[in-house]
Amino acid sequence: MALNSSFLDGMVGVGDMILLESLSEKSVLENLKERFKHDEIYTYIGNVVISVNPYKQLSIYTPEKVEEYRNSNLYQLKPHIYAVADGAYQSLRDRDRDQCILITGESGAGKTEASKLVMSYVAAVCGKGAEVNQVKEQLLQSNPVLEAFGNAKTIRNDNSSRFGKYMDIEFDFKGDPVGGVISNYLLEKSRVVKHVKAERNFHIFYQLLAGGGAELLGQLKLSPDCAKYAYLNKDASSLNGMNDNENFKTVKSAMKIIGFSDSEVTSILQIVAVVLKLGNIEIKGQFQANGMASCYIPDLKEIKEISSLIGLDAATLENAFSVRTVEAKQERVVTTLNASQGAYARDALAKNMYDRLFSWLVQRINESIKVSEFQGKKVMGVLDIYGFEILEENSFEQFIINYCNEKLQQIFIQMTLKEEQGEYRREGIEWTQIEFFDNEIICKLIEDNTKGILAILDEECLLPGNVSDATFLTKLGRQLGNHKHFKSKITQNAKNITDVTLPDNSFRIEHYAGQVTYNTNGFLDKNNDLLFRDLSQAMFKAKHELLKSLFPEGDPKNSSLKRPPTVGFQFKGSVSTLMKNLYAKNPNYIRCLKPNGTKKPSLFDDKLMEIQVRYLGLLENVRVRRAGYAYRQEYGSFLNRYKMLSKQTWPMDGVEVMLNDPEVNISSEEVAYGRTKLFIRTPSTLFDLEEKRRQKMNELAILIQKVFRGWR
Ligand code: AOV
Ligand code: MG
Repeated sequence: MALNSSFLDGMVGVGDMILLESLSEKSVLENLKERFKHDEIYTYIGNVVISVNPYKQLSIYTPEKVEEYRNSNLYQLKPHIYAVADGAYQSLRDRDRDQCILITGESGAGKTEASKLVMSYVAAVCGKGAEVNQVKEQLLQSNPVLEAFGNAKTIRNDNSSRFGKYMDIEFDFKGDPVGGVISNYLLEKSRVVKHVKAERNFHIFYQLLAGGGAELLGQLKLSPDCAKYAYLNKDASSLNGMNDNENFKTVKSAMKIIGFSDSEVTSILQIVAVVLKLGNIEIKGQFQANGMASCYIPDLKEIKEISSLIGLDAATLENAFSVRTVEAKQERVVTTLNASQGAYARDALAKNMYDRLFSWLVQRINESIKVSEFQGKKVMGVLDIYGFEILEENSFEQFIINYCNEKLQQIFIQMTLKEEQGEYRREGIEWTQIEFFDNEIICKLIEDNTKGILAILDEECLLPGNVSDATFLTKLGRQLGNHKHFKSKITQNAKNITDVTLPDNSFRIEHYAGQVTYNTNGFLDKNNDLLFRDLSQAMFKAKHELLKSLFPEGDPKNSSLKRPPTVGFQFKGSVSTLMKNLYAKNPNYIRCLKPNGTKKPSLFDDKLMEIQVRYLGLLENVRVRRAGYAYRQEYGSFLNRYKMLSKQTWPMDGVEVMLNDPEVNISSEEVAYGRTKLFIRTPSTLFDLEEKRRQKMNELAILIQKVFRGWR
């Protein structure tokens, strides 16, 4: 195979798995290992880049490196994420194609870092000038802000994304960035009130306490000591390795650059403080004279401080934690809450307040980076979601996160494997079928409109009367017991009890990336996500403008009794919109792998890597690429671009005539003629053509200059 020599010089292993001599899972793994040992963390499979997290700083992201990769061809230099970013940007700028960058991999594999590398690369190579630079800065600075509010330290990753993010960067016809739009997907808000030992709450809480300084903390009525807050982890070691103080400065400066006003920043931090303080409200139970259980707040200090921060009468707030008003038609029934219901109300308010603040932040950033309609032309979308998770206890959040990963895997399969094979068939090009695991069956198990887990969950949530997580589980078992990828103890037919190790309150899904057992406790509640009306009405009474705006349903004028759509339903809808959006773009893949489970540099855990190589379907991916053609283009556009290479084709002739021209000199084995498109086997052939085209353009430019000079 003719490849540019610089691609092979000094190469450790092979830079593109397509070049592996003998292809097997073992050879793929060994190649990755050999390269990883030499800090070569990037490896291609055709135009897909595999990235293995080095867990240490490498000197491969310098401005000099950016220059090297700028306008290069994918195969001219060592594999690098910059080459993929450059390819996508070139295709957007020169071929007018909208791009998407799809980054996948499990938690801690390096997706968020990869997305930032792509963004910073594109920012470095595209247009200059004061206005463009401001746009770039605003786009880049959205990262530290959203990470502070949406990322947290978990067992798997010190900076784990706890929300999904999709960012469209918009460019004008010259290829200069003009703005963007960010979409956020379901924040793991339960973390606000609860997280396991050694994990942390969202970064911003610690950053504020560590970096706020006496004056600001005084205004917010906060203490700098994390241990004073019930919602923050008491485990001091969880703070290790985090530079919260410095990061707080970065976040504040980023907010300023994006365009947040001082008063907006204050409002935001006030809400952060209120959430923290809510956690410290102690709620106790008591019995009333009539024997009814109720609750009370023994110490009103926090209540008073919160009230003064948000401009609300303390009694209104206190009351909202102790009663619940249910309005049904003409009736208004007030019931007292017992201690656990009171605590539930408090936590629900904290979670919702934080979650809504986060969505508001995204919208506020969008306002700053918004593009006027006529300006935007081409789009590069960067998708960075939370990675696949298998924890000891998996709940609704993991179910949603893993569903999202399942969809991304599907889009990968659809767009590379299935679509590739389908295209060869459609185009009538000879092709041997390659077997691969299609995870569509798992996606359907979750999202099918009537029989999917989400649909069954919704049905249970919307049923009046005696429903619970247990009735939901029973229903799942009855309806899905026979599904190949589903297991629970309760099934329609007793013979189906296949796995007695499964705990009673759980079901198991055989995901593309492994088995996950989900505990159904809290599924109904989290899917319903209902906030007692007393709480939203109280918040709406606050004088704090931002806070008030986060609870529009608390407006008495808005007192419609219609229930909001469930969390699962909304998520499914937004994922489906996202998928449509991605399908419409030219995909670029970055597949991140995690070399070990302990965040250590230079440690390559064979077993862990093998599992990832398998479930990501890397082997099938190489097989498809090897059997296939790296590049394809419709005849018309192909001819348009290259016809200048051959005199024979002037003004317009066939692609075949052109490629057979001895001056163009392309071997017949290198190309296949489909029904509508031309296929080129190896990338280097395309680069040859590009190089020749560049030379021709230069000659032409020199000629034109000469002619002009002649005129003068
Ligand atoms: P993730 O986004 O895939 O996990 P991150 O991108 O946050 O993972 O990476 C985790 C950590 O690995 C980072 O904080 C870095 O310390 C390190 N790391 C990743 N990529 C690189 C790189 N190219 N060079 C140096 N260090 C790197 V999650 O959001 O948890 O799914 O949900
Ligand atoms: Mg991440």
